[in-house]
Amino acid sequence: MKPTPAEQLELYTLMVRSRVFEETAGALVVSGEIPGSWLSGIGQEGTLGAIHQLRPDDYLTYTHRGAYGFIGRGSDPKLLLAELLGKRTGYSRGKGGRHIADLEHGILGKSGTIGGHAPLAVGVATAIQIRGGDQVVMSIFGEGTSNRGTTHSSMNAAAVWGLPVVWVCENNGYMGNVPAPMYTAVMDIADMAVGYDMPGEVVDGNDVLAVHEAAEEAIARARAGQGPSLLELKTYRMRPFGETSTDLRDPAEATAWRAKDPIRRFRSALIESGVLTDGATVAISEAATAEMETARSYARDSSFPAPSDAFEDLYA
Ligand SMILES: Cc1ncc(C[n+]2csc(CCOP(=O)(O)OP(=O)(O)O)c2C)c(N)n1
Ligand SMILES: [Mg+2]
Repeated sequence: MKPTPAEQLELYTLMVRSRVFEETAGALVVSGEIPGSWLSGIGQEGTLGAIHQLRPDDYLTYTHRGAYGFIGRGSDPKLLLAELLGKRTGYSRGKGGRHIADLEHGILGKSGTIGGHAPLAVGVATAIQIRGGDQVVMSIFGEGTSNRGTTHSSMNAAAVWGLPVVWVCENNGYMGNVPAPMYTAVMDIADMAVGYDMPGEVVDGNDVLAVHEAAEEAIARARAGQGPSLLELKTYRMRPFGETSTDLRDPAEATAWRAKDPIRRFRSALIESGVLTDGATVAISEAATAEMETARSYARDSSFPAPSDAFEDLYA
């Protein structure tokens, strides 16, 4: 079912807020305030069409790329940026860096190893099934990550046990600078679903309404106890692998994909259908900019953990 005009506006606003968050984080890498790097999700915000349909009590497991999982679930950009700057006010008290967890919003931690979060999705979904709940787990991974053993064994386990998992593969065609044909035997990751006897669907990942429609069905299926599905979102990252990485991809390819920017496409469609006006577009962008500036100030003004904090939050 197509989202209502109000839902479409909400979705558009989430996409813009996510983009501005990413731009803010990218600039903080360049200024040296974020140690290490940030793996930007700019260009892949169409995934929000799936994420924003989750209920507050659902779960999300998630790899290394982007902030839209957090923004889409309602995480606070102040606490996200504070974490990236290593400050004690951050989601993981400055100890997680970009491996952020936001338990309040059902995000159990960005995994350090790619595919490390897939078994986590199976564990959470098993707990939901044992408790007899109707929550779902959405688990997002890249097409490079689709080849990890953890991903395959997790998809198999979820299918065997009929678990409420929605697997979402963001196929951006590259693992770092390496193109997919060099490491993936099938070009449509959704084809792997056949091996686990679950529905698999290829979706235009830069068409947020198409993502919404496909995810709605997969979520409903999982919630009704009919088991997992695999959605493959064909997309492209508009930034290098990481903000400090060299981009070796063909610039012409990047230019072609930039014309398919999911935010620009959605904005045009919303203006054409009368859901969005030029004035509202500007207001949404300005509000997002102001929000992320406030978040940046909060992060900058926060203090680093004290040396004695090293002995807190230990699992022993
Ligand atoms: C087990 C493991 N191997 C390698 C890495 C290093 N690594 C981090 S991201 C990444 C690429 C993943 O590619 P893909 O799944 O397509 O996601 P994308 O970066 O394209 O969003 C790699 C190899 C890692 N984190 N964990
Ligand atoms: Mg990839």
